[in-house]
Amino acid sequence: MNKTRDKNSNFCCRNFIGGEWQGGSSEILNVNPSDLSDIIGPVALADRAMVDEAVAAASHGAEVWATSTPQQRFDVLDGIGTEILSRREELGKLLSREEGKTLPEGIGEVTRAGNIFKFYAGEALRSEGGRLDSLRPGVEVDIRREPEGVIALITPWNFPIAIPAWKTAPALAYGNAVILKPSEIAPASANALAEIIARSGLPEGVFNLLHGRGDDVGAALVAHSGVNAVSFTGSQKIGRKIAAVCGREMKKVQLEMGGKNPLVVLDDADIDRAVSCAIDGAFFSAGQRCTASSRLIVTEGIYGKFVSATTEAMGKIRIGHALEAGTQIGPLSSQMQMDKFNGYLGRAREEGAKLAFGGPEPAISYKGYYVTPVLLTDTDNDSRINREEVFGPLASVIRVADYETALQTANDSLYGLCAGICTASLARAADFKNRVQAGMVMVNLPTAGVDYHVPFGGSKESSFGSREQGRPAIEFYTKLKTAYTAP
Ligand code: UN1
Repeated sequence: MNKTRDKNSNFCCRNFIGGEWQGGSSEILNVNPSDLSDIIGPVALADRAMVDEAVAAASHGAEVWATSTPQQRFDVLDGIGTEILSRREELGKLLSREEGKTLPEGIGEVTRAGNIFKFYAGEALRSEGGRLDSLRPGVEVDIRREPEGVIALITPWNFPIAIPAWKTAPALAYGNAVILKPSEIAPASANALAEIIARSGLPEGVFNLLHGRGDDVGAALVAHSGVNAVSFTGSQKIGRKIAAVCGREMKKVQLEMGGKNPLVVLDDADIDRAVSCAIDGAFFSAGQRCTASSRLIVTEGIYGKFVSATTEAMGKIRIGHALEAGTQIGPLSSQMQMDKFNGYLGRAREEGAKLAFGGPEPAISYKGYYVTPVLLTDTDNDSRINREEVFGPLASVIRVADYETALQTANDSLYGLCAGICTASLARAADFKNRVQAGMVMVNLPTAGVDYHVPFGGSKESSFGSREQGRPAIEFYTKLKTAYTAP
């Protein structure tokens, strides 16, 4: 271990390579976005030499872990899940403190992470292949799954423990070694997860953690010849770059990127239900979810009622410090997100959007990245505000004549992550589920907020590669081998 890198032990986040905790060659501060005077701690950033060290450690770890038994994998993952769940309040508080989502949302996310480890503990026991008779008499064919090897996991700040969990757990369950690089904006939750994993009984090198920026440590990992596969959640712009490198290097890649998710509200919808789906989907977690509803596509007969009921409900939303009881929406995660939000809002208004709700900064006694949720009307589905992901509490209401136009408008997007519909008609719901271009569809439910045991992902430019979560995660984390045996 490099001692000079390790001199500062007050870091909130350090690197974990080959079973040892290490400092870094530079540092940044992890700051609470609800209260900028609250410093969570310095983060030790890895350098390129540490990327090489981590890949070497993981290559060794991958060899060892590939031979582990399903029982060993179950025990490790189940133990990690148990510790996460037993510490959900404490870890939820840390998560909300560094990311800015409310405490109930933070605890909910930690619970999801714990459950994901429990789910994949079971999947480790159920990983199965197949057996067929050959076309040649007496010959048997079996089809097995093998781990991919060393997997780089690059994760965003908006689900700082759940996304690391839903990539790490299946990677380990199917016998791979992992190098996790969480976002440097909210790295303490992943660091806490790494501490739990470090005590779980995994052999050295099977799990490694590197802190750093995407364009530095992330890029070095993606390009590294010792990394066999890359799973990334983040922006479309970065996803495209990663896909290009992985294509060139012929590495397996899985990308979860943005959304511009439509929520269709039809004339026959239950108005209270539609408004609560819109409020939850568009504004909770401060709209910082790739599954957020940012286009509310509403048919004429209910349009006026929907806009007035939604703005009335928005007036009652409590914005505040993420850790204060009663807060429903916390701050944005960073100055960068705040600038992006204000930039999109300003441009939309210049282009003629009307502000049905929002505008002034909320009066909060802490200095943090607070904004008021925004509802826009009179925008066109072609305008920039309805094409690009804002990643903040901002939604447009798009007025349409009828269901067919609503469906066409919903589909008129380069993205296709999640789509929702509020209607009392089973026939319309069935038609929407068939014809909407999205990887996930919600009927009378918010577009955001998914279960952990079923596949997650989108169509069109929202996702690339095989699905995450649920049983189909096995496709990305394993490769097939077909073996023929003659008597
Ligand atoms: C959810 O809506 O419950 O980055 C999950 C994101 C998504 C996760 C959304 N990958 O926002």
